[in-house]
Amino acid sequence: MWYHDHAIDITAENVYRGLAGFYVSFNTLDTGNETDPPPALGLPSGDFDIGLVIQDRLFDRNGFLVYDNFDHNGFLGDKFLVNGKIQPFFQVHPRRCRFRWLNTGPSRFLELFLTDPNNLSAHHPFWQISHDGNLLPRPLLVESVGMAVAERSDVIIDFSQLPPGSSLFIENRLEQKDGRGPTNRILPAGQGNLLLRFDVVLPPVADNSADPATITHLLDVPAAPQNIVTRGFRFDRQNGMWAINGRLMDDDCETIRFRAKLPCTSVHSTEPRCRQVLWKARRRSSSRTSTSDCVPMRTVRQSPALASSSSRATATQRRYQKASSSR
Ligand SMILES: [Cu+2]
Repeated sequence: MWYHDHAIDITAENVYRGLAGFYVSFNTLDTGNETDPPPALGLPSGDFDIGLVIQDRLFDRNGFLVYDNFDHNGFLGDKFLVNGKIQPFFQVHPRRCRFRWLNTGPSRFLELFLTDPNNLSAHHPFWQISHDGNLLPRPLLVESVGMAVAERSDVIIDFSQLPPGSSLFIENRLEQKDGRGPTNRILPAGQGNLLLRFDVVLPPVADNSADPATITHLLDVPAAPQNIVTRGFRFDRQNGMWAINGRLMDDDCETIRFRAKLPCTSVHSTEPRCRQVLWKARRRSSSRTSTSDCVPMRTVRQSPALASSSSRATATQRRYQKASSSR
């Protein structure tokens, strides 16, 4: 997971200014130790399990960050940062590494490839093992990974396949001209945004991680649900802002838009009241003709404990707001 401040109206700005981090959790499959025996998956761990936060930012001529909270069209930065550094390099050992990629935007969509600057026509496939919600059913050998704003993806790159001393860039090759969304054109290798350079210059070290080619099974997709509830979400623009089902965000969070059937005490609950919900999201066609508006949607899993603590936080926040407005 990744965490960030969710204060109403300034969520994006707080992330833009750097308030975001990884919350890394492990379980019996993804144990955080590549030497663990099965059923542990043997994914690269420790120093070889690395989070990379990718974002673009705009600076003024004095080097200060530019952000307009009243521009609801989104905007693009002209500088690309990884973990807060502009287009850094990363020295690696010739072995497999796991990277947790996160796109914090604010408006940039990514299609990330590995590019050899000395041989632009070379293909450098890598393994994708997760996308946003969880591990994939099995590792996929891919040449690129797409990420909308706020999405994550975990990949494994095997640097032992590269000659010592060589370099490889993470390159975003998705064309995007404004904050409303990408054109969906994939640019030729070397003509996109070079985000980070890997230099294979460190000495060989042990690699006890499993070869993703031999991992046939990561995580099962849940069985198709029965007794399903369907809810529709229609995304549209109103007065230059996003509306869902014709309604704008309720700033006070006082109006309840959906009620879930509770109690649902556990994810394993067999209570008949605890039904699964199918969310159908659709986008009304845009009145703009130049670019399509993109609606990045992210699913967030919240445990019952987290849900109750966040509702407490909201109540506390409301009391605070009332107290400060009555002063
Ligand atoms: Cu969020």
